[in-house]
Amino acid sequence: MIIIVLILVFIVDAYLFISPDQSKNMIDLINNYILNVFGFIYAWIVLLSLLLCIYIGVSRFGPIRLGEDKKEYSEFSWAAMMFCSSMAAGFIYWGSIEWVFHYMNPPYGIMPLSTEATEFAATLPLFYWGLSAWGVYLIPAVAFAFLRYNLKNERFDVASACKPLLGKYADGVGGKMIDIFFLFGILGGIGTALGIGSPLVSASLHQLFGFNDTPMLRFLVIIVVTVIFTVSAYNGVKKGIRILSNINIVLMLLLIIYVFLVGNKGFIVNMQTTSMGILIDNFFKMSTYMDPVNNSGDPQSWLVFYWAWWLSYSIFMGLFIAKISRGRTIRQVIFGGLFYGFLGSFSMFSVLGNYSMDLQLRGVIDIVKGVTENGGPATVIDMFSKMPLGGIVVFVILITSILSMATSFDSAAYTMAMVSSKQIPLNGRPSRKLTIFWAVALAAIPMALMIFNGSLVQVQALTVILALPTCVIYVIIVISCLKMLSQWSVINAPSQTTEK
Ligand code: NM2
Repeated sequence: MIIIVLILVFIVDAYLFISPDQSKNMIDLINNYILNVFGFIYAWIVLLSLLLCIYIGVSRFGPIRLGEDKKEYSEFSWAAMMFCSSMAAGFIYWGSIEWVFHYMNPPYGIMPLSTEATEFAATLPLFYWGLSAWGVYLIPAVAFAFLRYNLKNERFDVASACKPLLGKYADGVGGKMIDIFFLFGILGGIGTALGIGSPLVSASLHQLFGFNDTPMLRFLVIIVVTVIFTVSAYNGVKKGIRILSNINIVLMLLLIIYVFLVGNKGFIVNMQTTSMGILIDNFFKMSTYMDPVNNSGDPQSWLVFYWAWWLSYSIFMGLFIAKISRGRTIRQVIFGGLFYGFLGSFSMFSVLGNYSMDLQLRGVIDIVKGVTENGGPATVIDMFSKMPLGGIVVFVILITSILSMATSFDSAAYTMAMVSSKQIPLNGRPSRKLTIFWAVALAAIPMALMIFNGSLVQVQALTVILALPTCVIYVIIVISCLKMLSQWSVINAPSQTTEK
C-alpha cells in the first residue's frame, strides 16, 4: 500500500517537474470538470449528512457508549484536539479576510459592496466553516469508534468500516484501494492547508525580522513545521498531539480575546447577532444554491471547493476523533463535535473577520485594496501589525500559525500510520517509524508544487480532485455505519416479550 502511494506521489511530482505548464493545465481541466459536473452532489452529501448525524445523535443509538471505559480525555483536551487537528492557519487567513471576497462578489444576485453584501460577507464564512462542515467528520468518527471499541476490530483502518456495505469487496484489493484513496485524500487536503499557512508564516517573518518573502523562505517554513509535527506525532496522542493542541488552543483564545477587546466591540457583537439571524434564515438556501441561471461560478469557487476540502478531511478526522473518543457516547461525540466545532469557528471567524471589516468600513485601513493589490497574507499581517502591541500580536500569529499547521499534520500522520498498520493492540499505537514516514510524505506534494512554482490555485485544484474518491468512500462509510448500528441494536435489543 505504501509503495503504491509513493509511486503515485512520485508520478504526480515527476509530471509537475517535467512539464509544469501542461500539468497545471491538466489539473485545472479536471478540477473544473469536477466542480461543474459533481458540484451539486457535494452540496447534497454535506446537507444530508448533517441531518443524518443529528438524527443519529438524538435516536436510540445516541446513548450507546463507545467502549466500556470512562472517557479517555478531558472535555477540554478532546475539544482542543478535535478543533486543532481540523484547523490549520486557515482560521487566521480566511477568518480575517474571507469576507472581502464575498463583499466584492456576493452570491444570490446581491449588489457588490452594498449593505446586504456586507452583512452576507460577514455571515458566509460562518456557514462555510459551520455546523454542516463539522458534521461531515462525525458519522465516520462514530463508525470507526464503534468498530474499534464495541466490535473490537483488530485494525484501525478505513476498509473495515466499509465492510458492512461492501462485504467481501472490502477485503483484499478492494480494501487496499479504499485505504489508498483515503491516503490520497489527506495528501490533497493538507496540501491546501500548507499552501495557505506557509505564506502567512513567511509574511509574519518578513514583518518581524525583515526576511524577504521568497519561495525559499516558505520552503524553510514547511521544513520547520514538518519537524515540529513529526516530533509531536512521534510522541503519540497523549504525550505529543494533546499537549501541542492544548497550547495552541490557549494561544488562539488569547488572540481572539485581545482582538475583541481592542476592536470595535459594538460592531463585532452587533454583526455577530445579525449574522446568526441571516444564517438561520438562509441556511437551506446557502446549502443548496447552485446559481443555475447566472452561472456566476460563485458556488463552484466557494461552496463546492469548501465542501470538497472538508470532505477530503472527513475520513482522516473521523479516524482521529474515533481515536480520542473512547468512553464517550455516540450522542456526546456528535453533539460535542457540532457544538465545539461551531463555537470555535464562530468565535474565530466572527471576531477576526468583523474586526477587519470594521476597519474597512470606518476607513481606517483599506483591507479590500490590500487583498487585491498585495495579496491576502501580507494584508492580514499588515493589519495585525497596526494594532496596539502589533509586534507581539504578529509574533503570536506566527507561533499559532506554525502550531496550527503542526497540530493538523501530526494527527494526519498519526492516522495515516494507524491505517497502514496491520494490527494495533487496543491500548497500543501505530509504529513510530511509519508515523515519521507519513509525516515526511505529507510535506512532499506541497513542497513539490512550491518548487515548481505552482500557485495556491493549483494546490486547491488538487484538493478538489483528490477529494472525489474520498467522497465515494465517505458515502459508503455513512451507509455502513447505519447498517452496523441497526444490526447491533437488533441483536442487543432487550426482549420485547412481556408475560403477564
Ligand atoms: N478544513 C477546511 O488551513 C486550515 O485551517 C485547514 C481545513 C477544516 C478542512 C482547514
